[in-house]
Amino acid sequence: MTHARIAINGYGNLGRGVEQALSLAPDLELVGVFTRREGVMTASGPAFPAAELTDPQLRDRWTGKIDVVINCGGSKSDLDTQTPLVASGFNVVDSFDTHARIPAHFEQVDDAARAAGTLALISAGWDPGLFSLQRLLAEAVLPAGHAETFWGPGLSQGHSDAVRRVPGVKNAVQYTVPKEQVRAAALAGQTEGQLSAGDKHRRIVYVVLESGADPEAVRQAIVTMPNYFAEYETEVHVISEEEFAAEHTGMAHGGDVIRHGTTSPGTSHALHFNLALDSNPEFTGSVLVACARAVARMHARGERGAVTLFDVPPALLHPASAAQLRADLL
Ligand code: API
Repeated sequence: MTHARIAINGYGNLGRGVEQALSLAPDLELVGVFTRREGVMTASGPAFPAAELTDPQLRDRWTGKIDVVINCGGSKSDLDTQTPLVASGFNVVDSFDTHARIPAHFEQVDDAARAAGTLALISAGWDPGLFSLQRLLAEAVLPAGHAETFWGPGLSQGHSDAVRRVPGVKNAVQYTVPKEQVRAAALAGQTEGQLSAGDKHRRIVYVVLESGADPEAVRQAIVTMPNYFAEYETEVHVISEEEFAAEHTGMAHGGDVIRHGTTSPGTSHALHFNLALDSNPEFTGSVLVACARAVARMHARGERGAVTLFDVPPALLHPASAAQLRADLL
């Protein structure tokens, strides 16, 4: 079994999800939780300052003591700076999920990781992540066909985080709602794979405002935000802190990757991968933990630079040996 020492960078919902997932990994040890906030206590003791992972003056203390850092910040404004900085000192996994910006993020992280001799796995989680793998596998085996991805109904961590960064917003959640008629048509093989994400989903946002904030200005800032809301029908509801606490603490999510393809005239096949998640952060955290295991092993084999789940041999995600996996799961 691997023995790898893992650090968690960021202690919000996702960081706690990773902490929970690590408790189920027999071969991975949590070295410490790092955060930008002061005075944070975790299940395993006090958190360390996040600067100790990114500042070359401070991180010597951890050199040789951490095998992989799991970055648990948001894609809107944390990960594009944090992941290259962490990659210049440590192997790292992140869940960067702004699909349109993944190629640029990959290049930046790749440069930093190659210069430092580290390995960085970016854009892991379930989408991008497990769903990306399903899209790839389905297209590889059914090249003559078309695919659709649906998210929800459920809470998107990335969109919720993006709304919380809008000036005047105190707290926020965002629910992604698939258009059920479109989903039913896709399941029946009646769509052509040409639909945009906005054709398939609506977005519903609940915000608690800072006192004095202008609700219309906040609404405009949300609905026009590129990559997150501009491409969708978006509803914004302003609610009280009490209603927020009473109604919006659940973090369920899920979705579907559907592909239909033909192999000869009149012979068609359907592939459907579905996720139903009670907790988006605990599940995303579980994917990140399996990826951290693979990164520790791939770095030990000499791999350097940036990679995604497409580049990971699946057996390296699992704690058992290759021989055991052939016996049990093949
Ligand atoms: C998140 C995402 C989950 C993917 C679904 C998301 C959505 O929770 O941040 O619109 O709900 N990685 N794209």
